[in-house]
Amino acid sequence: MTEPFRKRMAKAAERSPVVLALDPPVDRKNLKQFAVKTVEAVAEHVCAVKINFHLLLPLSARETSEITGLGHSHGLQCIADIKLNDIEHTNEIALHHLVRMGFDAVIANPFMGSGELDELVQKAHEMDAGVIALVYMSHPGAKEGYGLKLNSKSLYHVFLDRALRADADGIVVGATQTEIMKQVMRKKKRQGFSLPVYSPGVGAQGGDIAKAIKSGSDYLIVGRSIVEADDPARAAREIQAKALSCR
Ligand code: BMP
Repeated sequence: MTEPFRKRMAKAAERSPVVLALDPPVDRKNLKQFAVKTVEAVAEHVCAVKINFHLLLPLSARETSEITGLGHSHGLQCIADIKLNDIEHTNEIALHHLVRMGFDAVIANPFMGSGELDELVQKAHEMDAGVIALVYMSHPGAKEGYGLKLNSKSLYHVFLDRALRADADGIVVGATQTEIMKQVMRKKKRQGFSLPVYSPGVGAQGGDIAKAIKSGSDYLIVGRSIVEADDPARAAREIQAKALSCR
């Protein structure tokens, strides 16, 4: 029987907690070649590859499957980042297509509603896939959404509760949001649950590796600092070393 996504990630992360955001710049040509070269160059320094619209839109399903297959051949988990947020039926169809393309997990937005998130997680688990739920994004405008208050409770607390109730496999909290991460860490300790925290935002968005990890981040999602470096392998190795030294 296949191990659950959460366990597969934990195993892959023994060597590195870095998730590669495989995001080419907009003017990049030969996207498949870019993806293959980048994955091969950095594979030993990361635990997973996250693929966003940067590749999902221009590449064919077959090309995307080849990239997820390449990731798997290097022991990497593959995460589809489309921040899924639709009606239950549409979510399920998107999930089917993504799993068929070799993805191990999808990122979803709990804004869709708790019932819909519950269903999505259940369907994903039936397919040996995982769901990572947004709780608080990394960009400055995140406070205008995730930080909104509803009857004195902030939306991100509602999203965290939905992720927990749905048995999601992880949550996204931006590496730039260390205060929020600390709140999540305290809540985890108080209530005794474990829910891995995925943090984008180190490097290009100004987040700091050590601060993110100390504040409770389990996985660092890194794109431009690796992908656009002169030497992606070296950049990934340095980020991996720094992250491992902070554990
Ligand atoms: P970079 O390291 O280049 O800033 O890339 C971050 C990646 O993580 C991008 O793919 C972005 O879409 C994604 N992301 C993010 O930056 N903040 C979030 O809160 C959630 C994300 O998925």
